[in-house]
Amino acid sequence: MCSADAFYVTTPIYYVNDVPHIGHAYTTLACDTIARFARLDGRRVWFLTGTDEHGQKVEKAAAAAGLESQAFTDQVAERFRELARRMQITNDDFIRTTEARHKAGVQALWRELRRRDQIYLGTYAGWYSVRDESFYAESELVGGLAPTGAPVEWVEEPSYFFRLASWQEPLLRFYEEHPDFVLPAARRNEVISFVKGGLLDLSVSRTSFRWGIPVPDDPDHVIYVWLDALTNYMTALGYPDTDGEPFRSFWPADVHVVGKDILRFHAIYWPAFLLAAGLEPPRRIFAHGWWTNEGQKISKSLGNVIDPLQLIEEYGLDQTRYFLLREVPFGNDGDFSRAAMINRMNRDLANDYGNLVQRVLALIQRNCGGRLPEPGVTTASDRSLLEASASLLDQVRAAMAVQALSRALEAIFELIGAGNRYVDAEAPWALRRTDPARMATVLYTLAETIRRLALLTQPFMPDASARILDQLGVDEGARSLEHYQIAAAALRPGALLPKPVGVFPRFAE
Ligand code: ME8
Repeated sequence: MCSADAFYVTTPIYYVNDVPHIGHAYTTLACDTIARFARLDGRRVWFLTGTDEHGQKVEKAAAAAGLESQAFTDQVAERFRELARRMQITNDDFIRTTEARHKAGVQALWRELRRRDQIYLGTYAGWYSVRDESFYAESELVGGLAPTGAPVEWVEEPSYFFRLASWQEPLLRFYEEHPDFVLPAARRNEVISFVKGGLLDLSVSRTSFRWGIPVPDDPDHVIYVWLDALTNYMTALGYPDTDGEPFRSFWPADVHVVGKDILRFHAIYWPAFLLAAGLEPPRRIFAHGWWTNEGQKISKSLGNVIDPLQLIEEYGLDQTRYFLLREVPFGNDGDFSRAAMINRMNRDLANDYGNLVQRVLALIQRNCGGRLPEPGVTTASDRSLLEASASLLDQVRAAMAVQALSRALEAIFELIGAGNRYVDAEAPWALRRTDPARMATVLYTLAETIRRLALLTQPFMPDASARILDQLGVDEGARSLEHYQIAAAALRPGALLPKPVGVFPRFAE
């Protein structure tokens, strides 16, 4: 049972048949934001990402590249690690399924399932899609292709089977008892109706290729790549050592974030394997939507794959993070377009957030000798802004508790809008001569509002937020959410602030 303050979030482990693209970057960025928020909010976080290196698809890609499978995966896995570094991802671990710790854990889970008579030997005859690494029933095919559009091939080979059919009722009960297990809710309904449609036993070994983890005591078989891959979430915590740290602290996972394409594996197979092995299923599977590029499906053959490193280079890391997390509600599909990206950068970041910060810091610099002014008597409008910022924390917490990332950002940007309207209404630049005491109160109220905003934007835009907090003179040690509201953490009047520097430049075409 995991401890109350612990929080475990994972990305899918990505196939190394190809180099990383915007879709992978998206999931990882979202998880990074979730992990950063939980840390700021005082949780003890474990954030895992990694690479899925076995299976026929990877074996074929290695052969096409003229390399041994291991040498090939070493190369591509490094690209994923590099991407995580360049995106300043704060993962605590990076697991590769070709590591010894993982292989041993998968074989241990297999043995446990065998011991409990959850796996038996039979023969598989049916359709398989290498691209999806998935078995399909005849009834699922659409015009001779997998429901995903991937080609399928007929496979007939000896195979071990997992007794998935016998888990239909327990799974339905499990979904019933854990209404938030699959989010968003629409996806939960899809999962439930699929399971209600009936489950067949699942083929969990292959004999027609070699690139996988051998089945214990039957080395002609390799373990089905999904049973291998899903287990990474536990092997990274030291499974089969369920009594050790960190398994005891962090299992079950709080949330596995995945794309909608792999929901079935996570919401059906994975809890079934775990229940069958006497282990606790994760608390949540969050399935996000699919990105297209300028309205088109992203694919290598169309030549429109978006390289996340190029995005970062062109628009900036925080800007890219903001765009991806704000543009679509987390869970929905989204379209990447250059126009939408530039619009978000210029409108939300430069005009709204950047302008608020810039105007206030520049006025303090110019009108208050660069020192935080001392607030005096407050008016209803000051209090209303401060109250709005006080209640923002709960709104953001509530949104983050259900991974509603764009909703959290919307709430934050509503306060930014309110801040800008307050500046316009109070016109502090005009108060310098007429009522300097009032100007001091207005500017202090604004600076304090910006401090809170910047605390909350840290998980989304870490660099820019840090630079805003630096400019407000907020100590590194006072940047967690514990410091959001307490009086002792509020900005200190009289403190000398550095010369302001803009953090959100306009993007000029
Ligand atoms: O499925 N839009 O790996 P994978 C949004 N190894 N997200 C996208 C995307 C897009 N266009 N394209 C990819 C696998 N993704 C398995 C997972 S987990 C135990 C094993 C993201 O390399 C999204 O998160 O095909 C999707 O689920 C994942 O990449 C698929 O990565």
